[in-house]
Amino acid sequence: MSYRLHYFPIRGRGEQIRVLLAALDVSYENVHVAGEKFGAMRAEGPATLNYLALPMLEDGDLRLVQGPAIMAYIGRTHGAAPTDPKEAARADSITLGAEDLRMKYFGLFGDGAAEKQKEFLDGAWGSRWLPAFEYLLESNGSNEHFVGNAFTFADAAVWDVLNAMVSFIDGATLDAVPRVKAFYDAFAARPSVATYLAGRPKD
Ligand SMILES: N[C@@H](CCC(=O)N[C@@H](CS)C(=O)NCC(=O)O)C(=O)O
Repeated sequence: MSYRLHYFPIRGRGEQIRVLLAALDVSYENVHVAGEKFGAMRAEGPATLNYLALPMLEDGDLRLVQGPAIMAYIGRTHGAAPTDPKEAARADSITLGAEDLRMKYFGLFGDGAAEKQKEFLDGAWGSRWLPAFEYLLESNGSNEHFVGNAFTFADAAVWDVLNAMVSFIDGATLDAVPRVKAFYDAFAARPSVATYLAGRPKD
C-alpha cells in the first residue's frame, strides 16, 4: 500500500486518519507538512490541495482532501465500510457528526479557553453529544460498533474525537455513558491501535 498522508505534525484533523490506518494495520507514509512546505504546497494551487487545506491523502494519482471523505475512502478500500446503502449512509452521517464535534472541540482553545471549556462541559457535551453517541450505540445493538456488527471507519472517527476531548479538555469524561465508555475502551484495546497509541507523541 502506498498511501502518503500529508498533514501538520500535530494530531488535529489528521489524527482520525492515522487512527483508522492503525486500526486496519495499513502502512503509510506520514508526511509532515510544516511552515514553508505548506506554503509551497498551497502555491501549487488546487491541483495539489483542492481547497488549499490539509489533510490530504495521496494514493497513486488520487489526491483526496476532506477528512471525512478520506476516512470513507480508506474504510471502503479495506473492507471497513458497510456495503448496504442505508448502513453506508449511517456510517457517513456518524463520521460527519464526529466532525461537527471536532469543530466544537477546536473552538475550545485560545482566548477564554477555560470559560469556553466549562460552558461546553456544562452544556452540549453532556446534553447533546454524549447522549447522541450513547443512543447510536444502543440502537445498533450495544455491540461496541456504531454501524453493523463489525469495525467501520465511523468507529475510528468517533473514537478519535472522544479521545481528543478526554485527553485535552479538563473534566471531560465518558462516565455518564456506559456504552460509549465500553466502545471507547474496546477500540483502544485493539492490538494494532494499542501499539499505535503507545508510540505516538503525548500531545
Ligand atoms: N473540512 C476540511 C477542513 C480542512 C482544514 O480546514 N484544514 C486546516 C487544518 S486542520 C487547514 O489546512 N487550515 C489552513 C488554512 O485553511 O489556511 C477537512 O475536514 O479536512
